[in-house]
Amino acid sequence: MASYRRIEVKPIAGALGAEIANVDLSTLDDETFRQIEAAWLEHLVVFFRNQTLTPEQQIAFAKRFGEIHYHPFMKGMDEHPEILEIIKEEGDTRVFGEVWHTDQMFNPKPAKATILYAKETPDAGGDTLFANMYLAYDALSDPMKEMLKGIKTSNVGDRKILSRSDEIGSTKDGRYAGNEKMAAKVRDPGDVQTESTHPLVRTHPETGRKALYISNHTQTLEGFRRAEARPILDFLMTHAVQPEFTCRFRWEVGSLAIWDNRCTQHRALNDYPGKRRRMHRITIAGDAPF
Ligand SMILES: O=C(O)CCC(=O)C(=O)O
Ligand SMILES: [Fe+2]
Repeated sequence: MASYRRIEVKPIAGALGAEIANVDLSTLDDETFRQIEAAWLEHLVVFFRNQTLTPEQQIAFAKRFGEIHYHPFMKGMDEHPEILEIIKEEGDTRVFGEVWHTDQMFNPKPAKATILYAKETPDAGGDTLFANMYLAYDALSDPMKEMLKGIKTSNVGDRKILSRSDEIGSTKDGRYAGNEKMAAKVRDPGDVQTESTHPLVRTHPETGRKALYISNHTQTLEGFRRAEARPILDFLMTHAVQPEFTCRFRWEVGSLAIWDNRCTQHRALNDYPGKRRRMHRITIAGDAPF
């Protein structure tokens, strides 16, 4: 494990995830940012607690990681289009992102990173799970790795979600059933591409490590018959999110997470009926996976 001079980095699980202490994200210098970025690449998702950030400060922190990615068909905040407000009201029965996924896999250039900042949290529940896709790849047998080499996947979202995964963002008609606030944010995607082909095993552009690139956005393996692809995808999805490859984060107001969509999956738990939760979310633009 690397050592960090300016920040305190404490892993929260064996597989991935670390809390970083001794940092005020509203006044970050370049050297501290470099250490945060290194810790993020090492731990895949990092968490900060008790942060007090204005939208401008969250945007400034996000921009250190790259260009802001604007969601193709969900509307950001009126004053800050960079920020998507993720709200679950007391009466909502659904939450945003409640099946295992990696963000915007339907896009030819999916988001590199997502920054989520907690504004209102339930007393209990509403945790987020993360899974390490480097470990998921590394743990496969050599013959399985050999078979998966070069395979391409077809990935759909959020308006085109099929039977397996109607909870990532929306129902088949593009509406967030049971979540009124989120439903109001969905615009007609028009010509936006909502289906993309990606490698099943991708190489992380910064670490050079191989990761399994699969999620509930993934529908088929190119060139395979459906009856062949289905059991392979089912196996890989179950394999990839086994508890040993995961961590779980308990939110408080002021907690902030940043995860790497190139080597993780995540899932929001829908276990706080009758309670409200509100988050400020920014995504960072990514490159085409290879
Ligand atoms: O609200 C959460 O815990 C995560 C939601 C999600 O999937 C996302 O922000 O990308
Ligand atoms: Fe997500």
